[in-house]
Amino acid sequence: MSTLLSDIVSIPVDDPIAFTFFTGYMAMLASAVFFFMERSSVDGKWKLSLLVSGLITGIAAVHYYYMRDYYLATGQTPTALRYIDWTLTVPLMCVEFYLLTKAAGATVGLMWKLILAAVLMLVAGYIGEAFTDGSTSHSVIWGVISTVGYVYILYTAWFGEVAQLAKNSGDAVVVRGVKILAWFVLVGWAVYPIGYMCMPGGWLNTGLGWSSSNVDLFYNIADAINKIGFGLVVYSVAVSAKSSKA
Ligand SMILES: *C/C=C(C)/C=C/C=C(C)/C=C/C1=C(C)CCCC1(C)C
Repeated sequence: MSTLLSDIVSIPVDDPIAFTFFTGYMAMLASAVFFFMERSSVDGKWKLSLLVSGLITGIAAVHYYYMRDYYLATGQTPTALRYIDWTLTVPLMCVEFYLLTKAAGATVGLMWKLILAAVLMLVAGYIGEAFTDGSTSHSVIWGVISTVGYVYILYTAWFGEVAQLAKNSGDAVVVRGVKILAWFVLVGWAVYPIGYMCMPGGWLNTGLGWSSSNVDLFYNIADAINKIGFGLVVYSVAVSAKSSKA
C-alpha cells in the first residue's frame, strides 16, 4: 500500500509538467475561495461577475485535481479532461464580457454569440487534438475551423460589440477593464494555438521540432494566467467602481 501511495504522490524532480499541474490546482482553488469570499464585499451589481470568476477558477480547480492524478498515473496528456474544463470555463469567460457591458446595453444575444464562438473553437480543437492521426492536414483543418471561433471573440472584444458597448458605457473603469481582458484574449489565449501546433503533425512540431510533451506545460501556465488574471481584472473593476461611487 505504501509503495502504491508513494508512486502516486511523488513528483519526479525533472518533471516541470507535474509541478505545474500541482501548483495550477492549488492556485485555482485559492482563487476560487478568494472570489467567492470577496463577493460579499463588492457592490450589488458586481456580485454576479465575482460569482462567475469563482466558478471559472473553481471548475478549473476540480479539473486540475483530476488532470494532475491522471498525468502522474499515466504520464499522458489528459486531453479529454482538459477540453471538458475549457468547454465549461471559456463560455463563462465570455459571460464576463457580457456582465461587464450589461449596464451599457449588452444583450443576451451578444452573450450567446460569444458562447457559440467559444464552443465552436473548442469542439473543433478537440477533434483536431483527440482524433489526430498525426497528419498535418488533420491538425491544420480543425485548427483553422477552431481559429474562426477564436477570431470572432477576439474581434468582438477589440473592435466589435463589446468594445463599442464599453466605450458607450462612459465609465472609465469599465473601458479599462474590457481593454485589459481584450489583451488577455489576444496574448494569453494565443498560447493555446501555439501548444496545439506542437503536437505531432502540427506546424511547430514539423517546423521547429517542438514536441507534444510541451503541450501540458503551455496549457497549465496559460490557464493559470488567463483564468486567475481574468478574475482579478473583473475584481478590480468591481472594487474601483464601488470606491468611485462612494
Ligand atoms: C481557461 C482556458 C482558456 C482561456 C482556453 C482557451 C483556449 C483557446 C483560446 C484555444 C484555441 C485553439 C485555437 C485557436 C486553434 C487550435 C485549437 C485550440 C483549441 C487550442
